[in-house]
Amino acid sequence: MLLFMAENSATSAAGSAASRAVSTADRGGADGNPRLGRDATLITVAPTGAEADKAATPALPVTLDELVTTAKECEAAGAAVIHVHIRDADARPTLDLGRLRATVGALRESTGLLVQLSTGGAVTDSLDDRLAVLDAGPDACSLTCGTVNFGDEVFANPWPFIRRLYARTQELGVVPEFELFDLGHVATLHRLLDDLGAPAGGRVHCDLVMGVPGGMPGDVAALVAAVAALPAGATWSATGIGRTTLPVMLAAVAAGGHLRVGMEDTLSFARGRAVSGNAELVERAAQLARLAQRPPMSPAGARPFLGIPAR
Ligand code: KMH
Ligand code: ZN
Repeated sequence: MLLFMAENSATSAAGSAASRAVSTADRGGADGNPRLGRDATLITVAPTGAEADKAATPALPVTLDELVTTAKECEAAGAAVIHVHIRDADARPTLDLGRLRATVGALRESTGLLVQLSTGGAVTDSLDDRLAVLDAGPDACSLTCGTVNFGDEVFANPWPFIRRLYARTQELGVVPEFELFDLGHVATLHRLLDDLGAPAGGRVHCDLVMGVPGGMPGDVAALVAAVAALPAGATWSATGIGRTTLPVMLAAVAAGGHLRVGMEDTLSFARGRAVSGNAELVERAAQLARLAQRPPMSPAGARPFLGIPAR
């Protein structure tokens, strides 16, 4: 994700009569706790991303040790899921499979967090390398439902790739989180579910990624429109990039959604004050969740909520 501030207007209408394939109409129902997800807030931390520069932001976790340390702090602060991008020895984004496998293993050994690998990677990554991420054996993965202008770049997600990636998650039993940068992506999510059926685990959980220049704006009106267009029974988180972080977080909590926070999405804690680390972003989200009487969901609670089996 990038840290721009500019915003665009939302585009196409979305949401057909699709998604009949979604198995569980009411989230949390299948695990015997129908209120799960209404009484608790899923907090995902996205600690690194592919865009921020370690030299300019020393607090960015880029080594495996730094990532594991951040992960432990964020779990203690209330995160249940970690959305992972990794870096190479020079702190550049990489999709090296050996490093990804080692990262999944280390996070599992040191934390209870559910490990969601990014299949978005960096805008320069090939589609084949992004598909191969699933072979690292994560609990979950991100799956972006369409191409989007990404500042001066393009984050490419052509329909045949989306379909292939989704089919592979079903084959491998990796639970996808549908990343939606625009209303058109919601339409593609409906098409995907209609075409290939329910995801591994049977739950449809989405993340609205708002405020990317080229995608939907990070404001209340766009959030309400996107949520209204989601498949029936889908659950959702939201994240606002850069200065949209706070409005999107407040709107998401007010609308009964879940939260993603982290240095992938913002490097600024407040006006003129840089983020000191991922944990303080998670702590702020957890405080808000408690204030809203929907305290942070534990990793153990997040498993049935997302349809991820126990390890
Ligand atoms: N780094 C962006 C180009 C994802 O992780 O799935 C894509 C991204 C989305 O961050
Ligand atoms: Zn990402």
